[in-house]
Amino acid sequence: MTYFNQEQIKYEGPYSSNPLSFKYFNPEEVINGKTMAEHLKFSVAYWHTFTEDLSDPFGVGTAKRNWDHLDGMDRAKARVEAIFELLEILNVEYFCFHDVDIAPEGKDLKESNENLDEIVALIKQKMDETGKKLLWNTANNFSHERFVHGAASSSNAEVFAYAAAKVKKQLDIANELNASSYVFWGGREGYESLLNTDMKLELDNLARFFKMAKDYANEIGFEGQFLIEPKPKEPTSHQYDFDVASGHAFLQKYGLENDFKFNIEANHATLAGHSFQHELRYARDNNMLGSVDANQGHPLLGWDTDEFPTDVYETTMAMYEILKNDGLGKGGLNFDAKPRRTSFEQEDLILTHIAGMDAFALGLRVANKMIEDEFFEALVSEKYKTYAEGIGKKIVDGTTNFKELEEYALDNSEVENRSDHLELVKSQINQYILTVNRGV
Ligand code: XUL
Ligand code: CO
Repeated sequence: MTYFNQEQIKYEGPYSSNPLSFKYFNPEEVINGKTMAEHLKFSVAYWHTFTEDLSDPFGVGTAKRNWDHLDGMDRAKARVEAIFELLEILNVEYFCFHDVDIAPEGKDLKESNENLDEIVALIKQKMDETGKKLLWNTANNFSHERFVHGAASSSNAEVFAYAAAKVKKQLDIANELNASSYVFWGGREGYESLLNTDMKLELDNLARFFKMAKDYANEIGFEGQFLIEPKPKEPTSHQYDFDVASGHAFLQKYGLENDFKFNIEANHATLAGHSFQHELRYARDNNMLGSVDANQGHPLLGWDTDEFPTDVYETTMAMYEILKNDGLGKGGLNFDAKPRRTSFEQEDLILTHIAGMDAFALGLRVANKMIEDEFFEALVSEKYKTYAEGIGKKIVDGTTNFKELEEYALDNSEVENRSDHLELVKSQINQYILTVNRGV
């Protein structure tokens, strides 16, 4: 049975008026030695695309899907067929899932695992047939009521054990399906009030959980990259994996920094009061940039709206960081994004992905041109040139001290600063965005 009645989407260039075409994503086109498909390892998120009904706190789900008439394991099997069709239509190589996205939970853990085994066998068969790959999987340790107080940071040790069992199962599946990475998003690992929270114990337990997960991965020979996905709030008012900087400090404190990198989500970055680029840069500078959840928030809303990325300014800055990082290694660009409630037709699942893929493809083209021109590099080396020689070089080389710096300052108390022409810099990016694809 066909779930989407659609041929593969083709590149038709920026002047095409066909909504079912790529305007900027041309998979075979080579940009700086790599094809666009190699630069942009896109991934479809099982949860938003196949299980999301588009309900919100004020209204029921509006999504119309060709598998709605099914339920239980029949629906789970239909969704497997449907995702592999969609990957083919979009020419996307990767997908991601939580355990509960692919198979319904059973009456107990044993039955849940049996359901998973049946669906994983089907997924494996489809992967073998099509060559599609699993970017990452993860355990949903937040939706079920047992996780009301969190999972690894729960106040209840029985829940810690249950969460561990679910992650163990997902690591087995990751190994079986040869996942590139394994993700830990904090779910409900956080708190509402410190008045009744032992934050130290919860954080220590979280670290113990990660350590045991890594030990198990090593034991079974799973070589995928472990990723932490920071988010500052929602569902709890304070999530422990707040942002990359606090996540990095946590990993360093517990000696886990060599076992993990970060999966950075654009909408989580903005919830933390950072830009997407800030989070990518912080991770890149610390060799911790692992993968990306490609979406965007709404500038007027203060929660995780998980919109498909369409803002080219943001995708340009993101691709700049990713290119400077020499790509994402085992990572990719996972569309942790869903259509708006008003985009409820099945065709919107295709249109939204085209929008996101084109936004990143255009971002890649612009960022690559800026790097070729050494646009930022020239600005930055001019801005920091006082550190390239004289006393500045001594500071950077660690060959000076406060006494010498005082002598220097006494002789040079008339410091001279220069404007960095910030507005000029920002407007030049507009020029890049507007001209890069027009051959001007
Ligand atoms: C939640 C979120 C998750 C993770 C995977 O905000 O981003 O979907 O990506 O658990
Ligand atoms: Co995410």
